[in-house]
Amino acid sequence: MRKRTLSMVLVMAFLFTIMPTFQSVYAGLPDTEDVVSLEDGNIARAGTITSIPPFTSGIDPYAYWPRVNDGQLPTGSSPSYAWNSWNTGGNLVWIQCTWSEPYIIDATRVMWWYDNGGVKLPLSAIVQYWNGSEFVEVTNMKDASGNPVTSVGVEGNGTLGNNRIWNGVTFDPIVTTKLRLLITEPSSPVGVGVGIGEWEIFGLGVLDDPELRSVIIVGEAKPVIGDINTYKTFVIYPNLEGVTYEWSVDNENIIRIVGDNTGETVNVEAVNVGIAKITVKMKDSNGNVLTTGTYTLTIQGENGPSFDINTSFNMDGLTPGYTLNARVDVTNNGDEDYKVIIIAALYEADKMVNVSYISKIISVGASESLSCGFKLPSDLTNHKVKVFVWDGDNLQNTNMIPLSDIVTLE
Ligand SMILES: [Ca+2]
Repeated sequence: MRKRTLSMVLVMAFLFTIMPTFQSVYAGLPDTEDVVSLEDGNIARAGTITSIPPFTSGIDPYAYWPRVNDGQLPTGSSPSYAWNSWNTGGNLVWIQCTWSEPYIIDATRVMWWYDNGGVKLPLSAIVQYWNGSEFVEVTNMKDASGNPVTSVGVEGNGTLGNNRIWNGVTFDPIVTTKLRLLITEPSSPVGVGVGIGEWEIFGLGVLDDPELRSVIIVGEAKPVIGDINTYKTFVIYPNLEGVTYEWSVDNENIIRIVGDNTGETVNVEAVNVGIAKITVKMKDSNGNVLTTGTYTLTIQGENGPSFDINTSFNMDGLTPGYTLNARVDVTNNGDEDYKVIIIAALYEADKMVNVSYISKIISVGASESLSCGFKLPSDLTNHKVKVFVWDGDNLQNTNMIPLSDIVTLE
């Protein structure tokens, strides 16, 4: 495996305040024009790609997700070996790589695919990672020349999909199971998309190299009442002798530890619905806390979510030039509080041209009204509005689990 040494400054920034005596090695940007193999550190090849928007029409973009990390570069205007978001609407999309185990990552590069027709180079692309509870932006991002940047490069040199320019960035090392490109698409023409010929991500499996272990907790994030699940921590400082662990929970009315709380793994029983945290402290042989990790659990009721959902509009049919308001009345009949997101989307034919959303936590037994909408254009030929009700609290983080049927107004 290709390994490069990062400056100790970066290592120190990542490794908290106490430095062990080993010198860690990470991946960094490669210098080859070819697609880098998994063996040489391109861990995108080991991940699974997903994206949003999920709205599909004509060509199903889902079918193209595997092309983002298939190791193949497109050779012409055909989108073979490339993914694109053409005709999916909106101008903010993300594409995500997910792994089944944590990786330490410090660099990525993208070869955009575009034909200058329905697919163009993006306006910008931010790199985000999952920190265990939310997606956050990487820090200290630099381009391949070492200049500070806020976006991945958006360079290309082929208008018919023959692009061969890699846009690479490095950043402070992160340990994560999910990396995301948050892409701003050009705003016109309507339905214009962005495309990726290949996305490479450079890092090392935390499990592959004990020197790179970090404090990450893995296990079931949404256990059901009565279940006992095992959670495992992956920790740093493996060279230290006599390391010990101490697990705890913040609310024993919701979760409790079953058995030993001093191992690399711990068993946790879900006692009641609610949200609670597991914490693990890692200590050296003198009892000093070296690092602490937390993991948030959302305990599900045995009966699962149950809702009454009614959608209504402030107009009987789409009215040109007026502001449409979609109102969704939600009653939570389940046995747990739930985050609900309401999305109203305006479509011209099958292209999404406007979207509005709102979210709220609906308590057990509560009825709430959520409203969102937008001003309708003066020409509504072939337009319709669809309202989606999903599990989640924002458009970037929703897991897209529908809670009701889609309601359409034309
Ligand atoms: Ca590809």
